[in-house]
Amino acid sequence: MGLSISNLEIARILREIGEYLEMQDVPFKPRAYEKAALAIGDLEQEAKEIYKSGGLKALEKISGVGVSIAEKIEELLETGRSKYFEELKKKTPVNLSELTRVEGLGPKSIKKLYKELDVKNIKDLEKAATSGKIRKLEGFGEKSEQKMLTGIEFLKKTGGRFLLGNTLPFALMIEERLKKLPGVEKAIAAGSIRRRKETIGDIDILVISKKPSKVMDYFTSMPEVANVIVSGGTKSSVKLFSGLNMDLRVVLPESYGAALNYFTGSKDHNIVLRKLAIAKGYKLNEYGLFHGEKRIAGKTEEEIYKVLGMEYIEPEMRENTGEIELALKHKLPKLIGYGDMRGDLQTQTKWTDGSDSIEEMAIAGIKVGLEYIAITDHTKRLAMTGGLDDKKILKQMAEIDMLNKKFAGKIKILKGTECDILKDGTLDLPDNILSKLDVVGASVHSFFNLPEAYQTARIKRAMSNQNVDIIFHPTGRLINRRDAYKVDIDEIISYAKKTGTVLEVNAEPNRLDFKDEHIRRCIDAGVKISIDSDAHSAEQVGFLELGIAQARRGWATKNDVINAWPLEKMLRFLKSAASRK
Ligand code: DGT
Ligand code: CA
Ligand code: CA
Ligand code: ZN
Repeated sequence: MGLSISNLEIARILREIGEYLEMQDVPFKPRAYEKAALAIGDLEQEAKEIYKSGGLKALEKISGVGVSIAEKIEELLETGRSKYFEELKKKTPVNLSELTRVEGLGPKSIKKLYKELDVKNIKDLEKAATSGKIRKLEGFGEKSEQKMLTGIEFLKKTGGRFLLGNTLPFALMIEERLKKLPGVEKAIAAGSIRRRKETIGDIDILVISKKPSKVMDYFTSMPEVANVIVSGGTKSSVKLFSGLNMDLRVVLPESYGAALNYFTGSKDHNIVLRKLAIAKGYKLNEYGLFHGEKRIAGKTEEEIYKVLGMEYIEPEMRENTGEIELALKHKLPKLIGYGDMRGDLQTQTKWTDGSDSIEEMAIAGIKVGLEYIAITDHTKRLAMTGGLDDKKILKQMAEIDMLNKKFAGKIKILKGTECDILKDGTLDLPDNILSKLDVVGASVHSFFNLPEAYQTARIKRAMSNQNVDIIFHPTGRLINRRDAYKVDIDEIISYAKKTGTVLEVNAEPNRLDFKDEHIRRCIDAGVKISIDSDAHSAEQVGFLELGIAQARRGWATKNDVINAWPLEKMLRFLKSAASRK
């Protein structure tokens, strides 16, 4: 038995078998498979272990699992496949797992669409919907047809993954709601949310409670829930109207740390931890760290890492990209903290395409605890934003001088710009203006399709300008919408080192630019970064938190981030970098 198929995966296949049987109008059996899927999904122990110790007979003893389903599970455990499942798929050539990803589509509607319109996959569905055939079906209508098209469009755009910036606030709200329930000790969003990945596949919520059924009832009947996919004694899975799936798992306090560790992932990180445990003669699973039958750790994550002989690893680092090796050597970097930012070096105002005044942005900065905030409106080449020319930016600088008197002792407003980099790498404002500013960011907003060598040379030329402090959003990518322009990142990073230019981690939820791997390369090279909100309104200064998460995923420490430094030190750094150019 070389394969290790998880209960979750077995449950998913059993559920799909049920759905295919349902599509084929087989009586009773669909319900039996659904029940078995629920039972497997809700097992305390891995099916693999049950089978190992008691064989087929032990599988049959699982409630809801009869002889024939036990045989299917045995085959899955032995071979990782199910011939029965594959035959069913052949007989009904409908791609169920693809179609159920479309918001609002369940097996029942899929069955009808297949029978009446021969819809087998998303492509067929799109054709049927665009040609107005679905609205004519009984029980569907124009509105649901439109909704399917919107759902398809979304899937195409995102591959079904959601932005962290949109998902995190929702997940935190769910945490808060669950914490208020009687009998709930803790509620926390684990999975990719806790690791603060830039996109999220689904939300995984972990709850400690001795009364799981109450929590389940509440969870599955929340107003955001479109349908319930699984609802068992300690596990539920729901689909939200937003199209997002959300899983809930309820555990007892003694397993909290182990469960949190398991469900935080990443899967690759978990696999290595388990191997380390085995090498020490222990066993690590979602219920605890065991020596034989005895639980030696599991209440907290900290004690698990400790017993395994390593430092505690922050969730943002758990990707099995070297963190485990460092933790074993007790050499992990001390990541920048969520409260460590002292300034924001990129914000826009009403002067260009922002929606609030300089004063309102300053107040927003004070609210999130900043000591300084740079105003960096666009420049004239970005005409649609009303970009500033020489005259206007001089006027803006005068206004900032005035406001700094008003805000003295509360926050320092820095004079800045988000200066356009022109096609040849020169800048959109003259040097005699740029040299008057506290912070000059330079950005690419045009000619995204230049060949890599040109694009790289263009940006390097901008970096060589004595007045340029930071390259804003260095790759230009927009998550799920636009790829990065072609640029030699390593070349940019080594030139940043040479010129003392700072490279930005832009915190805007669609950008998150630089990516984690780029940040790590900066830090390895000794290149400094800034974390900026790129706020276009007062409330968007809050994006900084997403930027900190991104920087943590790139292993940045406070020392690597210039706007985590006191104002004087930050300004001194920019000055000395300029003098070396
Ligand atoms: P996502 O949802 O695609 O953004 O990414 P995750 O990391 O949240 O993945 P998800 O929701 O499939 O599973 C949540 C966590 O559960 C995952 O990070 C690690 C754990 N996990 C899931 N399946 C397995 C598995 O087969 N083996 C192990 N060791 N851990 C697993
Ligand atoms: Ca997840
Ligand atoms: Ca999940
Ligand atoms: Zn803008």
